[in-house]
Amino acid sequence: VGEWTRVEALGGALENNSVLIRGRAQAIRPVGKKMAFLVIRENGFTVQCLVQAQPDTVSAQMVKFAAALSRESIVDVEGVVSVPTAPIKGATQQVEIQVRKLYCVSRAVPTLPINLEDAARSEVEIEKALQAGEQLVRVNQDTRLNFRVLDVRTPANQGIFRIQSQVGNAFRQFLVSQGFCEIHTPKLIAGSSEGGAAVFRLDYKGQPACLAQSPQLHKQMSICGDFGRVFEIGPVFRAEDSYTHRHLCEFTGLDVEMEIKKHYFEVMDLVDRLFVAMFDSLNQNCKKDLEAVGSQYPFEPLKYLRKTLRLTYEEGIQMLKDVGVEIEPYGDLNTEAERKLGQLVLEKYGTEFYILHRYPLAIRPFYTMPCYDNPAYSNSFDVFIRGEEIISGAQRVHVPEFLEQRAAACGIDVKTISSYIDSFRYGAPPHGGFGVGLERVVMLFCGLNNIRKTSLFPRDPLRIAP
Ligand code: ATP
Ligand code: AMO
Repeated sequence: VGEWTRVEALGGALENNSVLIRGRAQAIRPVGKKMAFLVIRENGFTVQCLVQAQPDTVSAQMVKFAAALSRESIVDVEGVVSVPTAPIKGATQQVEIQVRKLYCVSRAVPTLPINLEDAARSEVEIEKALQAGEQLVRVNQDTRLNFRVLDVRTPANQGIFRIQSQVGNAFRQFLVSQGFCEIHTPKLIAGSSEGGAAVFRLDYKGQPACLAQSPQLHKQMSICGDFGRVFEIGPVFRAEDSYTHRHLCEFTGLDVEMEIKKHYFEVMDLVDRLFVAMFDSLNQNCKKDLEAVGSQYPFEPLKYLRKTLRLTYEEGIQMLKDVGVEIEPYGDLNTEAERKLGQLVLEKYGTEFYILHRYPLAIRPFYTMPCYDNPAYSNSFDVFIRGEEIISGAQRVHVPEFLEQRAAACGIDVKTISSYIDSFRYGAPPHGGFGVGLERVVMLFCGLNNIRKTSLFPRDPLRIAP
């Protein structure tokens, strides 16, 4: 066995060299009995290989073996690199390998449940192909998710999950550079952390328990434990009956909590710097992935400002009112109103990323600090991309007696969170933080229409497999 060459590295400089590669048989095209073309794919790069019967080196049997390979099987190919005179269509590398040896390392079943060529086409291409009378199958979302291991091999899906990885990297790198400590809080907890009924209940050795709806309580308790500034990247469980394009029953939360000196604006300042750095890093480091996503699911690059726009909730509902959309002054924005406001903000300020703050207290969780000047409002904010929420955050109540009172007023059984409330009895610094939905960030940055596209193995009310 010689040295391995990556398909990505195959180019004219290797002409006449013998190489050994491993990849998937993406396409197999027999030409008569003496010749077969294989397209081998490795890590998104493809190369055409020619298996041609020759007296001393390649037997007719080997050609037959190549022609009978099933798509997506993993093969090792040894051969000599040649540079063809005409450009090669259907492969990323502009060289061909004249195959000398061929091994099948792992065979795929002869008929795949998804045709990957069809699964990789954009809607525009599908329409064109259908009009041209081509036979193809529109691969629907459920089928894709049922056979996710195959589905994620398409270039767009590879791109989506590399972008997701970079969002996590950028989040961690930026926060570590700002002195934040990464923490890991329990996911098995005694009660609800957000209030509300959307919790998965389970039996914890005879005691009732829940899957954590967020790291909210423990990230705040970490601040009481003197970590100063903390973050966590971890699973969040919501048993909500939400059959929407943006709700999952399990998602990845990017959570932050930090001491503040004076004002919840300190938290929003961090959101601003963190996200501008994150978007810059996606645009710089994920060009190829963004292109792969865009070529199947076309989208415009996200418009964002160097200094993130901030509007108060009151300013937001006034903008809506000005175009005839009436919102209860202390009510919540529904999905439609959030989208509309996103549109208005884009038209007026030229950004698709902005912060809306000073929400009515009545629609925020019990731990949210009311505004000092008007307790009908709160020191809280949501952050939007393309008119949809990606972040909720706030300054927290750090006075235990008041926290108890707020929890009770919000209908929460204070006994279930007594150790959390007690944490504030030993001296608690003023603090605030926020939670980001990772899958939503990727979905909205890439202008995708469904959060299931950005969750590797999504969990929704109807799906717990694969
Ligand atoms: P979060 O729960 O973190 O605030 P969210 O995006 O679900 O995130 P909500 O405040 O729960 O925000 O909901 C905002 C709006 O989204 C609601 O006013 C409602 O219009 C819509 N919405 C929420 N859940 C559903 C659902 N299950 N079905 C349809 N619309 C929903
Ligand atoms: P919230 O409940 O708003 O706030 O959640 C924070 C962020 O998580 C994402 N998100 C979801 N993503 C997918 N599926 C869901 N069902 C879902 N629900 C929420 C959204 C949302 O903005 N403890 C607070 C945060 C804080 O104040 O620090 C919290 O959990 O992107």
